[in-house]
Amino acid sequence: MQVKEKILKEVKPINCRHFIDGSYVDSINMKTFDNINPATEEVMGKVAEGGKEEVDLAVAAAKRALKGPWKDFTTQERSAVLRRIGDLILERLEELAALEAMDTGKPYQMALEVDIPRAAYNFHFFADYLTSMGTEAYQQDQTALHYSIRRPVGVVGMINPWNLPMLLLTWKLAPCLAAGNTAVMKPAEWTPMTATVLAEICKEAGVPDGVINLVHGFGPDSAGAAITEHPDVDAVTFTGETKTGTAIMKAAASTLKKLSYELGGKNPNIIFADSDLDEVIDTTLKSSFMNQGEVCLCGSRIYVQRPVYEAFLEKFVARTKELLVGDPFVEGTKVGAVISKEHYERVNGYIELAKEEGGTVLTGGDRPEGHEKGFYIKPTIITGLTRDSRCVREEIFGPVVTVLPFDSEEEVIEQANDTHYGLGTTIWTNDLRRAHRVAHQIEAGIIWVNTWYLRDLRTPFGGMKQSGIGREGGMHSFEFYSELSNITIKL
Ligand code: NAD
Ligand code: 6OD
Repeated sequence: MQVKEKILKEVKPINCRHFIDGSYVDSINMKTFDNINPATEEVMGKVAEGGKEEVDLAVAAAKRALKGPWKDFTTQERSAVLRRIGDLILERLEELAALEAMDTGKPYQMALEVDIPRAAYNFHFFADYLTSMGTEAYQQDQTALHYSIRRPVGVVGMINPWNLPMLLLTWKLAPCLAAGNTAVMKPAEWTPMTATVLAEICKEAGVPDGVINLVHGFGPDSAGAAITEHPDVDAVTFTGETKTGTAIMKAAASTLKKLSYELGGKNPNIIFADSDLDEVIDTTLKSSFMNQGEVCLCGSRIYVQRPVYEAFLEKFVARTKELLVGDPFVEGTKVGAVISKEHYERVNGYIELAKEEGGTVLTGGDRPEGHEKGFYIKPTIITGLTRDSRCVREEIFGPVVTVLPFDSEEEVIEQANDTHYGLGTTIWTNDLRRAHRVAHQIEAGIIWVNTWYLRDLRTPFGGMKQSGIGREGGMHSFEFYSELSNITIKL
């Protein structure tokens, strides 16, 4: 096994401090918590533990910065700063990928090829997009001219999850800055490192002090809650669990904040008998187990039409067994460690529950050999469950999928929609009419046909039902991060 030793020699985990008003600072009471490496279970470093006092300082800095030099940046100047941030991320690609892999337990190669390049692209994309934004104008006969102007919302609170830390934080920060806002960001407590480096990158790229602020800490009764409750935070963008979304909505209600939500999912992956099985399996391996199944869009409910059910299972199980599970820094690792001990126990709890519910574990369900330490779970395929089973209904957010057979199009549409989630769906078929027909009836914000996680950042991204509120991407992000005022001139 070839270990990526060079990168491990060059990049060491960092201690993480808050970044407020252009400087790294400790917590006022010097409180910290441990940062654990999920692949080794060792403490890698210390993280400043912020709370209300640090959030107050960060929000005050962000509020002041709205009136500082940032407000006078021209569109071209803001665009140039965003472009520079993207460039600097790419200059530090290997370092950031290594830190992301250490924090999350994901394969280094994935961070190198997906997470960090996409974080850079988020800035490059919005640097360009910004320069093409317009507003509306209407001439009302000879009576009046109406036109709208676009302004920043103000101070934006950003609460982030741990699964794609830098990809998702920058997916919020880039359009937020493009629209001229200031930000107070809270990374997930499990994954503080790349956000800490990003603060320095933003400063180096020319973002004025106070425009971006970072407070580390926990959610409830901690930094997260302090952001969502703060009267001077004008908008909150949140990505995380649906039940956390409920808590944030309650906290944000007292000052009626603008909210954007990207929440959980239990996404169907629907495979019709007329599809190309080899292509289906290549992609389904990714949509099931990429990032240890810790992607909100993973297709964890697989429905296979009965004529190809057995053939699909045979090939899918065989290919799953070939996936290399283990050390994120070993060449060829496809599945790393899940994020934490708590999550490891939670995912294993679902596998046990599946057995109690009458399910059969066709592969996985245990640890990879030779790994005494680390939160590793082998990719797990479960059959024999009914649609009412908790493992079929609840988001597991780990390397675990259930596979159920179906007979008709109507039946699978009904089952796919029988959930309070509505994030993503994949449909596999070579029948063009069926593809459109089924897609139109699926209750999800993101529907892929014969592919998965193929992204174009101009498209609306988000969930229906309890999977989200609002959409991100292109003009949809701009709608959230800006306020429109209409001006009417009587002619
Ligand atoms: P989580 O909801 O537990 O935590 C997300 C963030 O919210 C963390 O920073 C946490 O500290 C903070 N938080 C928790 N409670 C809070 C509170 N009461 N007030 C303020 N902040 C609070 O989610 P997670 O476990 O980090 O992420 C996994 C979940 O995120 C899954 O459900 C997954 O589907 C979802 N997710 C969705 C998307 C999407 O685009 N729809 C993307 C990634 C992850
Ligand atoms: O690709 C994206 O823009 C995005 N928001 C992905 C979210 C993945 C969830 O885990």
